[in-house]
Amino acid sequence: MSYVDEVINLVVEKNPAQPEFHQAIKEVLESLRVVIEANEEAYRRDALLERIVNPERQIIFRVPWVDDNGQVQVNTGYRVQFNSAIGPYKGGIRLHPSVNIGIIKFLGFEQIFKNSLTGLPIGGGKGGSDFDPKGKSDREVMAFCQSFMNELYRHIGADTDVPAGDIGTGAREIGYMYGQYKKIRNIYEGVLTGKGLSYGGSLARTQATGYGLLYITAEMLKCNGSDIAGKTVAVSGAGNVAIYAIQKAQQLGAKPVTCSDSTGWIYDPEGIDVELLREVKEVKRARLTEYAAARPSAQYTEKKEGAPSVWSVKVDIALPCATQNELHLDDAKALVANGCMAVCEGANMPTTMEATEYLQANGVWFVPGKAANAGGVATSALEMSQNSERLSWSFEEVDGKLQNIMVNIFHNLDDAAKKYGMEGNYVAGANIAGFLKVAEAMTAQGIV
Ligand code: NDP
Ligand code: 2IT
Repeated sequence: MSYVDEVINLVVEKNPAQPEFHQAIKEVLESLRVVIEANEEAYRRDALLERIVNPERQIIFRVPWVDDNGQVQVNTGYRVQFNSAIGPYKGGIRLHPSVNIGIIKFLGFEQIFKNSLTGLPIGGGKGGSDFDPKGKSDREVMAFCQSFMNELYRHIGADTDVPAGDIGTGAREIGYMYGQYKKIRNIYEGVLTGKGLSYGGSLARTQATGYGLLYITAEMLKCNGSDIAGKTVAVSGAGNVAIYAIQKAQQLGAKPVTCSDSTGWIYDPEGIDVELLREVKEVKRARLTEYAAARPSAQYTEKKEGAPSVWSVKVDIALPCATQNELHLDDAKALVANGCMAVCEGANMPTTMEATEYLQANGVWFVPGKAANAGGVATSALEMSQNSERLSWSFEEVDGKLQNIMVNIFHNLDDAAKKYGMEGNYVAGANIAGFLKVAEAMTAQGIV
């Protein structure tokens, strides 16, 4: 059996009931076959793959907090410190009822290669909890965040592990977590990113993931002889990534016509009104039915079994920006039938493996999340740099660096795909380019 297959089997056997983690491992290792086979003897001797699929450290802890009725609630907290070969662990904190150790491990594993692709010195990690911020009062969210940090603080630090936002964790949650870290440690340091501008946050971090997604999409189209301007775009999600993807798409002359949340989706043929969307989602924390109610051109479809999905709309470009496994084979078929030319992932692993293969087989340019959404973590690393030098850069400076990083990422993965005989396969290109740097650093640092 090949080394890759042995390690995939080992992961499935040793990590039962973690389907998302298995999926992420398979997607990465399958596309590394050619690189692994070329170095098989050394990698086997050093158990490089067995080490890279095993987190360096996994922390699971109890998070008790008191709700507004005086009732104690108990959630589970996670931090997976996956790989520190090229820098301190770096990655977001997801707060969503679906969170479990398998999901945090899939996200942490992806983060290793994504962070490597940014070209910046950051290792891979991820954390979260099954706490649901939706419908909670600000005081309840604060109580949860403080309790979460009461344990997490001992495992993190500006040079050790630097968490940030993800689903359910935005500026409010980062603020409460930062305050509690500072209270306990009595250190004012850049231990979290995505902070508010008044206490060490970076300009453009809020926009960075969505903007970065559009910068790499535009570069990819340009290099394939096309142009983002004038294209119709389907976006899923209505959170941090989706909102700023929609905003930048409009700035680049494209027309985003959809967005979605956990209960339904909007088709707005006149183009999404991004200020209205921000008001509904960022300020009111309401459902998209409120967007539909305020906008005569918008059609709302409730999410339910058998109903058409956001991917049924005829568009040139699809940008899934909500969550994992939200674009299935049927959706991929609908996109292809409607002439969609590109799918670029704003979310982490939003496209199932079958859907990815179908899109690629049908000539759709496909840029995977670990490249396409890397602008968020890259700008987090820029926030770390600013914190270290105790300076703040202008919006234009950060945004300019972000654009350069995204353009470089595209060329790195494009070149890697070409070098290994898989031209146009950006999944393979991203995995190979991300892996080689980490593998080299791990090899140089010995068996640790
Ligand atoms: P937010 O919490 O801001 O928004 C998430 C959006 O997706 C919301 O509209 C939410 O709906 C919807 N959503 C979440 N979970 C589900 C689900 N299970 N089913 C259907 N819809 C869902 O998160 P972000 O925008 O920050 O994150 C979106 C994706 O992008 C995630 O995959 C994340 O890991 C990834 N990502 C985020 C980065 C960042 O910087 N924030 C960086 C790189 C990747 P509702 O409004 O109803 O809650
Ligand atoms: O998935 C991701 O890259 C993020 N949620 C952002 C992580 C970060 O450290 O900014």
